[in-house]
Amino acid sequence: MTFANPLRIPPLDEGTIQAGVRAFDLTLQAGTTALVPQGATPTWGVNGTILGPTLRVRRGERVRLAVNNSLPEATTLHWHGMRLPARADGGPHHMIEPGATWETTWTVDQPAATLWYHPHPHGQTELHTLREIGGLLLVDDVETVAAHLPDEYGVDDIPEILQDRTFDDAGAFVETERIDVGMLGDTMLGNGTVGPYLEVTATLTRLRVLNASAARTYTLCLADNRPFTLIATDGGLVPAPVPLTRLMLSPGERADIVVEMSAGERLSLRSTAQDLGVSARLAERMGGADELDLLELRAAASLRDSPALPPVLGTTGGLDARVPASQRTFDLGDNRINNQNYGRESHRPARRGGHGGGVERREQSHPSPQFSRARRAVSRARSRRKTAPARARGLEGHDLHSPRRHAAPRDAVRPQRRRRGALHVPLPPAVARRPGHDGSVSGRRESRAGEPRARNRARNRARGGWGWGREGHTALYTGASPRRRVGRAASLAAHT
Ligand SMILES: [Cu+2]
Repeated sequence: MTFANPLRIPPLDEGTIQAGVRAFDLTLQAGTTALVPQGATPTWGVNGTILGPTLRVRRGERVRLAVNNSLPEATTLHWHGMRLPARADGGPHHMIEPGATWETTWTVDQPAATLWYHPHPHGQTELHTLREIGGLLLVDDVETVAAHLPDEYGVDDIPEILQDRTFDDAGAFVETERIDVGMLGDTMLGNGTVGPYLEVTATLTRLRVLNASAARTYTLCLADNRPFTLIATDGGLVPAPVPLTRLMLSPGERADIVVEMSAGERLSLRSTAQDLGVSARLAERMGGADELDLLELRAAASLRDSPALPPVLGTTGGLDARVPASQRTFDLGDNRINNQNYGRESHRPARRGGHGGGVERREQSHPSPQFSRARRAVSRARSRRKTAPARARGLEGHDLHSPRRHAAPRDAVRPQRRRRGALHVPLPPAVARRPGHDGSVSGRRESRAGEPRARNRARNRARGGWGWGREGHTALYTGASPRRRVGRAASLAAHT
């Protein structure tokens, strides 16, 4: 690809100090942005038409954010990676109606890190993020200040928000095409710039890379394979600089890397083909085979000499591994955790944790009481169904053995599961997938205990699919395959 456009640098917003509180005013608004030649792109932004300012706060201070929603739809603003009380979180329970302002406040108390704010409305996180609401939220602390890292924003400390998009013939974002794991675009954006380049003016440049894509995982590298240096991850500074030639970032992840350059040279940041830990066919569908140009770094004819990176970086940020509360092992791969499918009976208890917090409940060796209860309920429901007449299951008239079964009502999938005796129903070909989707990414399970099944079913149908996942991690599953439906059937059975 050609790098034809200067990398857009989101403005830095340090707020204003009001009575000892750092205060920010954010307005979510709709507009259009020139991104591609075929036409202006309708976009949403924060205090602008695309993305939002980079917010900067310091550890120890109190912050207040007023978020005004001037969009035509209700949404939320969530502080991804920030340690804060639930009432300040901006999750799906903090919907901001059009025209309303949501004000939230908390005291920043966590190590310096690169965080991400983005919308988090129930079932619409992906869509609203795709429309370009979001930005970086930087936390500084005494360590980062003392470390003499590249920290001049927009000069040698550069945000790099990675997003993939597909444009239609008029230049609008395509919002409906999706794979199992979410939207996968064919065009890269860096900070809302197509084909971006950056004028580099110092020997060391820090890139704060955020994977703000819904489904795509990147494996960063430099075009000539030279090493770069990892200095921080989601949780903040790493203990010491780590030289790398490859770095994988899944959706929601951040990494601060430092690139060294000589005067006059050009170097591109790329994403290489990668091992996503799934079958080759699935990996290809998930973009694992894609080679992508992300950003061209253009060094000036003469560069300012940057101080060398310190040998020791973070000392306060890490977890203390000497006194673990308990030790657990998670083997993640091929849509499974510890070789168990997730999104099955283990799923309902898992909802309690929010944001992926339920994983530990899927641990095999010590299932929680909730886990065991759910599992017992499912097996009870299974044995009941074995004796239930086909009519009661709504199956009369459907030949379960014919290829038409994908077109049969969802309930028809249940006997198929029983016949196979397992939940391992192969994924159908892509054409069997339902086109269109409401754009859900956060993947909360929709069925709720105690609600009538019909209502659950109606809600899920309206939602256009069935999915789950852990936002901010690799798994953002939102497909509507028979396998998912089986999981759903099992879950609903637990409620009867
Ligand atoms: Cu998030």
